[in-house]
Amino acid sequence: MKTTSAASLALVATLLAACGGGGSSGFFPTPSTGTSTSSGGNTTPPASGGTTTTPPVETLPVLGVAVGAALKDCASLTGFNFANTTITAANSIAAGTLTVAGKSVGAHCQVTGSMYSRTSTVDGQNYAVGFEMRLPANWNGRFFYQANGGIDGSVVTATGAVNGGGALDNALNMGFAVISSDAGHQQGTPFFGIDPQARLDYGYQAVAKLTPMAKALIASAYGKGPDRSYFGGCSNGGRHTMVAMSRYPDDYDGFLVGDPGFRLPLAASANIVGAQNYNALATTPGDLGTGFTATERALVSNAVLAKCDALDGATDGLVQDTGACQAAFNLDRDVPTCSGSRDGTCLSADQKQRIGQLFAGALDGNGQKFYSSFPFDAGLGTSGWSTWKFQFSLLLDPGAVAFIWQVPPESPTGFSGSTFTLNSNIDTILAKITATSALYTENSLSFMTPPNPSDLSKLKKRGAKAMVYHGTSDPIFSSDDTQRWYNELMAANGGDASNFARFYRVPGMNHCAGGPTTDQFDMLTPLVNWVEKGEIADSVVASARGTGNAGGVNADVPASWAPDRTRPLCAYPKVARYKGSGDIEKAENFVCQ
Ligand SMILES: [Ca+2]
Repeated sequence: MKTTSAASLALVATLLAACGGGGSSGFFPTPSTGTSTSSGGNTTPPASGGTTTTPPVETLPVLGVAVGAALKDCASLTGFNFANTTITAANSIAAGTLTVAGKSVGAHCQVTGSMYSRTSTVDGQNYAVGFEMRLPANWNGRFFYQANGGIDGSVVTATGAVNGGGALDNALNMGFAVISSDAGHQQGTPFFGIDPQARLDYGYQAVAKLTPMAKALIASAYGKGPDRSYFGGCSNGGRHTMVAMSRYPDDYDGFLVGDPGFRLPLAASANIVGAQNYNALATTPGDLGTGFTATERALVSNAVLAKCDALDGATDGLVQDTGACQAAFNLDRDVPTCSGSRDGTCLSADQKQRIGQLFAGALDGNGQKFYSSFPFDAGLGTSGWSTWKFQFSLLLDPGAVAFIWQVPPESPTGFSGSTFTLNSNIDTILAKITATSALYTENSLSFMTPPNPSDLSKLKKRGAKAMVYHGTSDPIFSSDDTQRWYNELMAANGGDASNFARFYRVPGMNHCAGGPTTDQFDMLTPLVNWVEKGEIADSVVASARGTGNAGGVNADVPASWAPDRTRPLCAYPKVARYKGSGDIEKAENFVCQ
């Protein structure tokens, strides 16, 4: 890998923002998928690992079904007046101008504008919270805050894309009024972090500024505000959603969290430690992929499948029982150790030690784990896994750490991402991302992560609901980190949080999409049904995106699978198990246990 220039850093940051903010940033609906629901408050609590749980006894509010309205007049919204807000345009968008999965998105009004325009006294740059809202002609009475991925920095089209991969529909087309924003900066590079206020807007404050404005604009457009409000995104968008669950529980009724960058600064720092270890293993220094080649990754992935695939009753290329797999698989024991040189049929002792430790959790200089473990799963042989470990660790993580989270930030002049990643001391990084100063008064963990994440009592009591999903082959934000949070949330709620928050693991899925997986699903419809009707999704059916899929083909789907394979995504800690008979390609022959 060549030395990273500021220019290439900017390019990749832009690509990431596009990747994380667009089609891969959501969850969503498909005619071929469905949900298994049960009406009423509580379902039987799952028993796991010998732990007995007590079912929650309280009855929580069901908020009632939103009522729609027709858009009054688009062009007149240029006259919308709100504090600290400038509306730049209000344009009628004809049906069919946007499409989703080849289908026409209905007529709507696009309103663009910005809030809190200012010039920074720190870096001299101009900043504002830029946004667009898309207001459907036939509105369903609901508001959707589209939280974007990457480092934000651009106003992604406000379609409300909210499924894992290859959306077959979106929130706008379903009738939601959708907002999207740049979260307070107009740069695709991490250099905005030099401005202290831009850090805070990116972390959580842009949401607080935009939410009341958006609701007022909806009221102006339809003659009434939204009956129900939803918030969702994947990656950094999942982080935004978890932050909103904690900071803004009164403003939103439903939260849809995908592969969250829950403790993003620590995850990025862990990826930097990973890069240093892969570089130590590399046969070509600087080319991290030579430290753990595609052939070797396939070797490990196949060894994981050999030990774990059948644990769920179906030898089908999917490890549904993620927990049992971690006990069953042992890298040191189950992968051959090279007696001679590395040839793709074995791992060296040094590889086993370093890679094993990275899966167990990256260590600081004192040997202390500072981020979560990653589960062994079937998806580590894919490019969706290696890109984050071997390339983005040199291009994205260093810029975010150095400029958005460190106190003080590095100087942009001559900054090299790969040099920063490969030469930095992890203890120095961890000290700087938790530091404050007179200029930077909040540290990165304060402004990036949800405060008191296991205390969602306010959200719970008022009847709001949260659905969270995470791919178990996500290489950058570990599903173990989300699972640890969910376990803490359960503990804080008498051992069971399932009456207001549910966590669904997506076996094989990489970061938000892709991998050998069923990653096409609709979680917004079940979330709305839960919030508004009290119907709880015990499972959500997901489809593989094989040949011919209308939402876009996932090249990682194995050829041995039916291209439209379905599986239930089960509410944790349950896992999907084969019933023992029936078509192994169909979700109906699996049960959540
Ligand atoms: Ca299996």
